[in-house]
Amino acid sequence: MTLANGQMTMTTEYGTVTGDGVYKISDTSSSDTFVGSSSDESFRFQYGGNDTVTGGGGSDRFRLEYRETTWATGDQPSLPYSVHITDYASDDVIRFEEMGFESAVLKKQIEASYDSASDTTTISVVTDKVDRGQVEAVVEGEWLIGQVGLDSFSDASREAYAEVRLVSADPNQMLNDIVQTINEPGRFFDVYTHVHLDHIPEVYLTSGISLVASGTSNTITLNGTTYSLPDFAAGNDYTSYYTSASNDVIEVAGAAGFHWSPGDDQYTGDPAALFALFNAGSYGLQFDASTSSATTGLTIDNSSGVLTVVSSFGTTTGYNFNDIFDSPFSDTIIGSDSADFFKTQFGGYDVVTGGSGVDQFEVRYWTDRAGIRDGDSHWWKELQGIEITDYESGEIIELQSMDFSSTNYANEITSFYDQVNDLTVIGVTNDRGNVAQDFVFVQGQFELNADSLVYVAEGNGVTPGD
Ligand SMILES: [Ca+2]
Ligand SMILES: [Ca+2]
Ligand SMILES: [Ca+2]
Repeated sequence: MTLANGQMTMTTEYGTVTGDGVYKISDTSSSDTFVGSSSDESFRFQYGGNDTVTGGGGSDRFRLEYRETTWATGDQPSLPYSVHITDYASDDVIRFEEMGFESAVLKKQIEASYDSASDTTTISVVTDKVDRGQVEAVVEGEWLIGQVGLDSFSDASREAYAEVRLVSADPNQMLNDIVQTINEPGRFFDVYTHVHLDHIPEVYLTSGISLVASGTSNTITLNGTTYSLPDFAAGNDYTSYYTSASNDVIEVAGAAGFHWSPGDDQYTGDPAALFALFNAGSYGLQFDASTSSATTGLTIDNSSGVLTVVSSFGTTTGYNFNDIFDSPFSDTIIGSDSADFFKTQFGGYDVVTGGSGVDQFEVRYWTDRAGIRDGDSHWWKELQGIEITDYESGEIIELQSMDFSSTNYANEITSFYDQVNDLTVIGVTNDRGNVAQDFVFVQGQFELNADSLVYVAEGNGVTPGD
């Protein structure tokens, strides 16, 4: 079967079938050969056999499913399962489904072994349900397991699945691949960079990561050896660091965001840059994706001017931070004596104390919230809102990504004083965005100043005053 940008051609002894818009391909119980196109594609293997797949360009997903009902019983043969991927690349992912994974021992349940004679790496699964050698993906060249994660389908009858990303066994190639340039002209930032320290294999993390980045001179030290990271793209607006499960020590120049991770981490932002952002959304990765928003969140304390986050996973220390995004759970967030930005978007009910300075409080709902949560249920939970303990007149509250009407937005915002709890409550009702809830809870009695409401087209923000 071959694909060219969604054009499918399937040739069998019975004739040829063609179709448009085909990006998900499934196998048969025989040994199949698939050839993908330059688009992002999903190849699904669930009927056994020795299949060969060439993904082509794009970010491809190779899904291997162990499903007794379709694969190992009934009229389907029970075969060992081997999928040979001829052109695995670092932006592809291999997904193992219905294989009985357990989160506590997940990393031991997926093995990679390199065979120099054939110059291939075999990724195999060993669980109570799947014996060693029964299910394997074979990729050309020498690779290491970079990242393994367990995620859930919204269909509760399906088991959690494991997604595996491989990285080159050559450290310089691996480091080249973890730096990704994103070009999105017309957005708030046109060019930005993702640095995926979370893709670095465990064997390099024995003594943690030390990274110093100016954009044009970037070095990283792993196990005592210092390597160059590639330069960031010219015109890079900001850099987002996805940090590792070990201790990360990172110092940067320019605007940067740092994602929370386990370990004793130390992040130094650039005081001359537009922002240094601490993003706690990744805290959700430590918990079963189906965990409700009742799980306790983080206390993120920047009151001393040094950002401090203590959890059972370690202590994060941050310097020069002025921007904080919440975790998916209910957090306590305390700002500095200077101007801080706070955003609640991942979920829960966050209690925020801005401290001195003219602070800004943001709630970002995202009108496609259900779809976003479905695609990334670790990061995104139900959003209950933000409580501000020390609002001061003149500070800005932004209600973002709620699909407000550009002409009628004022009527889509409500406010009332809850005397029992001494809270001023701001809510939004908006049919277009499917929004109907209270989002902001300000301690004390304030009134919405209608003259201060501003509609901001980019990000759909409005600004209730006091
Ligand atoms: Ca870390
Ligand atoms: Ca939260
Ligand atoms: Ca402040």
